[in-house]
Amino acid sequence: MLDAQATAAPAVIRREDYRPPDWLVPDIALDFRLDSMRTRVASRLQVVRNGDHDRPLVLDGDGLTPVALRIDGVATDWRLDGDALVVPLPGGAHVVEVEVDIAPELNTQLMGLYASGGLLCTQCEAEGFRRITFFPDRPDVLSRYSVRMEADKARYPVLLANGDPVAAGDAGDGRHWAEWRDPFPKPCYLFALVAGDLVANRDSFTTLSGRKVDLGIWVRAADLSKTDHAMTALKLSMAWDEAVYGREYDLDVFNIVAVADFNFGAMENKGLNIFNSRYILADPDTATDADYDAVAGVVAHEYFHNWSGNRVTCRDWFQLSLKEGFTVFRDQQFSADQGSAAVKRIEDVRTLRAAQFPEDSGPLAHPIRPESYMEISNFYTATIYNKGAEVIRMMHAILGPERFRAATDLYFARHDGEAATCEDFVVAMEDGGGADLTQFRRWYSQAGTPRVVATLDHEGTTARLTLEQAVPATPGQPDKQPMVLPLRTRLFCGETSGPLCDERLILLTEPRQTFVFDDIATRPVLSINRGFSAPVTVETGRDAADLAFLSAHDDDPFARYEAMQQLMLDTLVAAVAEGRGDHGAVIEAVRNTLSDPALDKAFVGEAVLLPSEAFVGEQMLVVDPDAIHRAREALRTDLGKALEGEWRAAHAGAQANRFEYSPAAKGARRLKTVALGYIAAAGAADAAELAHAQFTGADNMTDRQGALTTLVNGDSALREAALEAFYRRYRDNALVLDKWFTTQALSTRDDALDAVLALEKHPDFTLANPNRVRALAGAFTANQRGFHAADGRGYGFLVDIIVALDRINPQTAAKLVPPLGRWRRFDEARATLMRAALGRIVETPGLSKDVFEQASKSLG
Ligand code: 0A1
Ligand code: ZN
Repeated sequence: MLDAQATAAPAVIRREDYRPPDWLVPDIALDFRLDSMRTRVASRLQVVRNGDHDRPLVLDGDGLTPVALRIDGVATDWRLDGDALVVPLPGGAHVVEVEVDIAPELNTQLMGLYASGGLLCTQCEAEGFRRITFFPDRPDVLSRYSVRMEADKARYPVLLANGDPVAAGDAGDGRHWAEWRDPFPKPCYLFALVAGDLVANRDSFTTLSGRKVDLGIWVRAADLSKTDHAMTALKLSMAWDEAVYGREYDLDVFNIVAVADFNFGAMENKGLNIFNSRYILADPDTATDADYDAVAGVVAHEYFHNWSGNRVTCRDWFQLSLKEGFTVFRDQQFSADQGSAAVKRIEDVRTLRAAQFPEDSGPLAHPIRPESYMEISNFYTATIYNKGAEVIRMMHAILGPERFRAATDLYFARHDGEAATCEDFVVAMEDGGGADLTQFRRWYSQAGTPRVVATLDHEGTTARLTLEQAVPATPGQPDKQPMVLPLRTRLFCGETSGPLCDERLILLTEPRQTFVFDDIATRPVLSINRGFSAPVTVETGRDAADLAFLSAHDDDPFARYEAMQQLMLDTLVAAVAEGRGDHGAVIEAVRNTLSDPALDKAFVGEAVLLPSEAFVGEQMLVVDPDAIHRAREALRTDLGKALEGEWRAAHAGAQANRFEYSPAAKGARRLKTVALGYIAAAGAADAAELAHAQFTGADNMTDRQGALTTLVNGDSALREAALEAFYRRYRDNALVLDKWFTTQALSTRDDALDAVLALEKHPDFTLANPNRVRALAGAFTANQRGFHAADGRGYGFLVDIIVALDRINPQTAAKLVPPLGRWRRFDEARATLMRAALGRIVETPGLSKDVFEQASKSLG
């Protein structure tokens, strides 16, 4: 069976096979007669032979059949080769016209032109345009687009496309039309249109050079009141990109549309960003502070793509991190500038560790510039995005902000209007920033998270720091070369709590190197990888006393957080190994942090949180989900009990606040719910009442959901009442209902798996909406103990969902596969069950290449 599948396995696309396009398409005119069941798409392509060859024009298609084909105005027979339209052409330049019919309503993959909640919208990245019309669907074919849309006026009163609107009118018969033109040549993955009954939150922004840009955020009328935060974020982003990168917006209009059904977060189509509504809509009653932050971060991300992605795009999909890594770095910088930079860095590193580190150590590990793929949609990964951002951050650290800015200026100037490569970016960093990045380039080619072992010796007045690095083997890459690791480092005096030297940026380039610190008179304590300056793991062998010391005195907030995390991790790992842990050092360190008046509450809220069960599992050779859960709950209980007074004070201190969206208010809310969780962990008799009071009295979703989580994790009689009340209040709000599903999927109770199996049958659960699938199935895979239940029912649940979803939406189905690929990290019995689950997926007849690639690679 496996062999039969293997011979039918989808083709592998390789980076080394890149060839420039045979034909260019400088101009394209598209004419859409829109209808949800049958849309006629007429395209007119000006094509130009690229180079001296006699190859035909090959136009990609996916499930399309031409209705008509004309070459230079003459109707012509057509030939399909697989899905592609092959057009032999005699000369150097021709006009090719193709007509096709497509059915947006039947498009459940949500790629190409599809229907979502009564509106029609597009998603073309990476290869969705070929589901709309025949075209050379590759990012290095750049065209000027003009788009005409005609549609029923009542159903689709608003017609939007890329660029600027040029004309509109009545078409008779209850229909109307609009024309848009985008003067900037772009690859087809940036094409977009939207037709629907939408209203706009309108505003404007005046650019650096004094041009007025009309801004619109388009949503269903009922959602209009939830768009102000996104609009504020958009204007802040536009100003920030001018101030920090010198990048100005370039069209007269910038539109954003929110849609309910979307495979990813959002899409940076030129001048017409299309968003998953969860990253646009926010008001205090329905969105948490984390949602507000995510809205601002994604709005910024998509806006920043206008330069890093659109004006300078990617030559081919192997270069995806060129736009994604750089743009994530830019949105991280932006968010850090809006509030607490320290907390933002902690959150970003937490995301990296939760999503990217496991990827880098598993069967799907790939470098930020992969060498091959079967299905490009599978490569929108935490490695490309988040590790990609860390690689840019390291160049920023090595060059320093001024030289980095000079280098990005050079990059944008040199490649504006081009489809560039990661290599082009690094060369611009070298030329504009004045650095030799020869060895640094290994970050683009080597997968795996480097491991650093640090040993600090002290003798007389000299401290010697010896650093050894190794990059673990990953699939296809057994032997690794040493990397360039920028490690911000400082030494502290354990006795006086002062620093012993200035911070140094150490560049570790060899497998083993010793760095000398002079004039160190007392025993030093090592603070290394401050600010998480390199995306690596560092083993320092620091004992509990030194970690506790740093958690209280390090002047780098990230290092302070990190010391506490390490102390907690060491404690939990020892407890898992020995069955019972010594919690004293963690309790004292948390007490110190809670009582430090100089710390802001948001930071405290993060610092006192225990590492997740999954992250504890990452530290172990063989993950024992039950033992990890017991150890972590025991530490939570002890922390709760030992510091109950402190938790109560922290909780009560933030109780009376009225909702306000400010860094201070957010911090207070964060700490309040963290404290509530610890009060419940302590087993306090009134914990459920406290939680219920917070739940019913909340004037915002952060407090309400925080309280619901505490109740859901417990077993008080108020639990069901709260779940029921939450459901009744929000049953018509899909985004909030997603939270209701997720809160239960993440429950720490013994019955989480049973609850999830019941929720799968809930009338509000549907495979048709990707957010809902992620809210239940995606979230549940993060519930280590529930998902990895010893009897394998968690795996069975996931496989059923993947197989069923694959028939309608392969992209979203494929994203659910990777948790099963961690089988090597589990005991024999679980590993066998996980492999069997993957086997069941791979053997499913008619599997998409998206899911086949993920599942077959995960079997390893
Ligand atoms: N470029 C987008 C991500 C994205 C990729 C693929 C999609 O297809 C369904 C959608 C969005 C970003 O980085 O935001
Ligand atoms: Zn992006």
